[in-house]
Amino acid sequence: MAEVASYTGKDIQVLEGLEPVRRRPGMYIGGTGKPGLHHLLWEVVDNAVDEATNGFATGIEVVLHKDGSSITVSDNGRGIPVDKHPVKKISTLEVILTTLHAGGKFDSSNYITSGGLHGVGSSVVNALSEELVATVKRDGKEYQQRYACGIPKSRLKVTSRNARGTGTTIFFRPDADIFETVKFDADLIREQLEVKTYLNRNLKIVFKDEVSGKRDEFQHAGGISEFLDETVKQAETRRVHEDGFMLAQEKLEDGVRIEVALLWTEAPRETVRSYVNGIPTRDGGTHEQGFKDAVRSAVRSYMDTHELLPKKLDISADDIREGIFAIINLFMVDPQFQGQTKEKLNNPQARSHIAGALRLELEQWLINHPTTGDAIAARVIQAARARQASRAAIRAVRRKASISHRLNLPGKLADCSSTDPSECELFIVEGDSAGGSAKQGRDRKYQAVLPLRGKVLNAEQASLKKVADNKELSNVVQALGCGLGDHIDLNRLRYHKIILLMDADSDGHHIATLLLTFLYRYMKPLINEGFVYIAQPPLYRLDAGKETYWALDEGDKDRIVKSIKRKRSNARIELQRFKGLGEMMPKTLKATTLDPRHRRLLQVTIPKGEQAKTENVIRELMGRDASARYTFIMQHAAEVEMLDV
Ligand code: 0R9
Repeated sequence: MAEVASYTGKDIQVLEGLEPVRRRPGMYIGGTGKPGLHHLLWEVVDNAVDEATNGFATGIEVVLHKDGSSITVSDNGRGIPVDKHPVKKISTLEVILTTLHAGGKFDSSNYITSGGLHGVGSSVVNALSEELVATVKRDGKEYQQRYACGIPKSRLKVTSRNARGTGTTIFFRPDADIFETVKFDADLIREQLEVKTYLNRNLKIVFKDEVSGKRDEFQHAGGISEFLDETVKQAETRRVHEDGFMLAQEKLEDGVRIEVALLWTEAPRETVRSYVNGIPTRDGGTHEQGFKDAVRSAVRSYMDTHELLPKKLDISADDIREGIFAIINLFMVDPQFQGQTKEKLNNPQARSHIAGALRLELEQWLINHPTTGDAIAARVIQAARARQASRAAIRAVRRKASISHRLNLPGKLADCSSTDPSECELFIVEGDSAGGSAKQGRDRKYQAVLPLRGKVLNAEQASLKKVADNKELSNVVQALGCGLGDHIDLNRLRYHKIILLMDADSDGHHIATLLLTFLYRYMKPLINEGFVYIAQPPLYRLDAGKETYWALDEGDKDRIVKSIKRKRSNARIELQRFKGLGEMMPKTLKATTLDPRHRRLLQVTIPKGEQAKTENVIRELMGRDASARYTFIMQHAAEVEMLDV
């Protein structure tokens, strides 16, 4: 790692004031929802982690206070400098907290920073906090300064002249006027703090959650190989080989430190988690490309030299990585991030650094461990054969779907007359009778209806071949027209709103879950692009005098009853509960659920940063492993208000 230089006031680069941050917070923290709120915390924690990675701090403490919306982070490092800044004539601490882009210089003679918000620093946290208190212990003194919305409430004060030890403590309370929610998620914090200790093997982090009274202590001497073992264990998948491969390389002259841990499993997908200076790079980037280059050429070269490649079988890079679990942990000077949420690494040299280092070491490891090498080769061949079979199945479905765009549509589809996908909607409806009501209540010009009758297959537990053979799912694929799997082509999608319309009961929820599982596994771009919706048909009709109300569920009904009674305590309310969509008059279905002017649709999305969580939920709830499902239900039962079984 690069050498650490000591800091002086003139090293600080001063740019501009904090008004832009409060005016456009999204530009600095990606948004003002839950991820934006937690970004503030990661920024402060990352500054503390920097001090530890550079060898000056050994421990970090994070306290989530009882109100759930304020946090204190402390480190026992050198303490942020408090000397007077030569240009600004205020303390360096104040410069750091009130000046946008202020920070230590990112050159190789200084430290490698974990960067948090990639350099924008603690000033953003300060600007977006209604209250922030910075406490620094240095040179036997304790200093403190308070801020409100980024503005100092006082000058820096000496609060003690015989302080023990050194360090920095930041207390902050995010501004409730800026964030949609100011409640922190203790589970998410716990998970992210633990990841930091895997990525920095000597680091110890204590997390005190005053909301629940829980205290956790994280320290993982095994670093990312321990992280890899834990990730594979949680995925509950079988390993192809027992011991994983580990690369740890430090190139002082280039200012990079590379760590890669990997192993192959029987899982049907690859799971790669990458980090740059401790920041998760969920959208990958040049370091992941380098990783892919290296794995492909090392394994291919091993299979070539050992004559393990079957003739007439094409082996792709995806086949080679199928089932692989990997953690990539890169530390480098001045990382450049790309994309809206800045989660993709863009430095071209990262690709060659990783590819060069990993390829040689991985190939050598395979040669030195031939039993493991041969098991991996067999896994790759198995993946290539399965992919060949899937390709044939997908081709068959596509052939059926494409013979004619319209002629080959499923017989049960009541199509719309418009051919402009951007205005077309497809309602996927459970059962013929609900389908009948929907067909009568729809606007034929742009609304199509596809009733499903038979059982929808659980795509999580079935092979692609089985999925392709399932009548109901292949009807959906044919109606949508865009193919599936790796061959999905959104330019051919026939409807830009795909709306799941199911009964508001447990069977309806079950079918919607099965369809969503299928779309997630085989047509994920439809979800990522925001084309999938869930309709919300009412469960109750309430008539009070001349007024009619529709309630989505029990809670909604109770709220409506209360509000009617508040207005007229003696109001007579007539209540009708719909047993299913099939029972609803077409004009009622139109008025409540189909007509865009009155209906409420839920858009299906995977929130940024929750991809891994979504993947786990689908695997645990829909997978073959009943014990994972049981554990999931037991863990989440308390969060459910009413369990409909
Ligand atoms: C609780 C969260 N911790 C921090 O935010 C934190 C920042 C920080 C720090 C330094 C030491 N500890 C810290 N904790 C530091 C000190 C020195 C040089 N570089 C860094 C030194 O004493 O010479 N700083 C992070 C940025 C800066 N300090 C500054 F130098 F830019 F001011």
